Amino acid sequence: MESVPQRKTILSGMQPSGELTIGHIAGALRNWVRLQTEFDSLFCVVDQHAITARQVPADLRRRTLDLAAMYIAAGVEPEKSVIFIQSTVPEHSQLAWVLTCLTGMGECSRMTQFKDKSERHSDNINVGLFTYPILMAADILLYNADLVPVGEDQKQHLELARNLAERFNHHYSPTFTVPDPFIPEVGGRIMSLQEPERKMSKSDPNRNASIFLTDTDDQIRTKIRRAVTDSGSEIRYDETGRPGISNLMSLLNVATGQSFAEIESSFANVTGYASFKEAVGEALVSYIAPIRDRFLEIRADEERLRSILRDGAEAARGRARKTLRKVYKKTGFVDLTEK
Ligand code: ATP
Ligand code: LTN
Repeated sequence: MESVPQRKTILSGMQPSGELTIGHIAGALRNWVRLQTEFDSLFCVVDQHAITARQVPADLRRRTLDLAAMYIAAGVEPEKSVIFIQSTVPEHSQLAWVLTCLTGMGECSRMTQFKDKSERHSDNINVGLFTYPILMAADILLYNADLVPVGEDQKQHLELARNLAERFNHHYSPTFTVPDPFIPEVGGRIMSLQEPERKMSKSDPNRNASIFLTDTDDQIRTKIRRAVTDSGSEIRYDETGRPGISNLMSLLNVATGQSFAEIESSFANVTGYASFKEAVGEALVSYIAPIRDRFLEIRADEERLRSILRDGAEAARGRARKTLRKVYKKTGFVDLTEK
């Protein structure tokens, strides 16, 4: 897709590090789908970020294609958005090196995600995990993205991208757009079904804690039936006092679009959680089944998927190359194509 100059640009990405959950729809994908009609949009599968954790090569390859297929199944349209794989556009790592040389050690060591991940994976604290946010800044700055739709947890990384853009612009001359985060309104955070104080996560070892977008109808119903709820029997939203039931209300909101007030009033006369859980389970089945079926259909035609990703890489590269050429020139690298 050619960029349309009047429209603002958005860029976002996810790591192919596991199967997607309903949390990814709530916190990210449903926004991408909504935003793609209004913005010049690029969505990337960040496979280079994923190798900051150890990966089995064949699994990484499969999950990368799965994730791209899931973007499309969730409603990202290749006709409206550029969908591509990070490693197929080499300019990402090329720009990342230039930005690495503009980043202080302290800036990276302050990142809470680095601190968390290096504590959790103390057997593999690699330099890539440390410089991860610089590669993310390159993803964003290469396309001069105005807005970056991400979850709250990514705000600090985005702050680094802003600082690096300003630093480069100041040190050389105006080159990069300074990006703003675009964080979804409350209700976008889905919690674990087993420990509702924790975020639902694709890497949770307890499979019953997450609803995966590839779960069967029966798996969805069973997981919701077994979801941890709070003492009491009223259907009322109270994130801190009643995290379990509030989370089920968030799930119903994602599946049906009903507000919390609407949900509360339609279940005002219901006592006990069983029938509410049935309703949430059925709503999720109706919401997820078409996404799952589309995913399977897209995945069954790998040639078409590869062709979409090839087109995406070509469109992204055309734009990335222009930015990198400017950056290299300003940095002082010799351009041998010039006479
Ligand atoms: P991991 O468990 O492997 O660390 P994750 O499941 O937390 O990963 P990410 O890949 O870090 O997910 O997230 C991709 C995007 O989806 C981010 O923008 C993140 O904010 C959003 N997201 C992930 N899980 C949820 C959730 N449970 N609720 C809302 N948004 C989520
Ligand atoms: N760090 C993000 C994934 C990510 C990203 C990006 C998001 C990598 N590059 C560029 C937005 C824009 C994560 O872990 N969710």
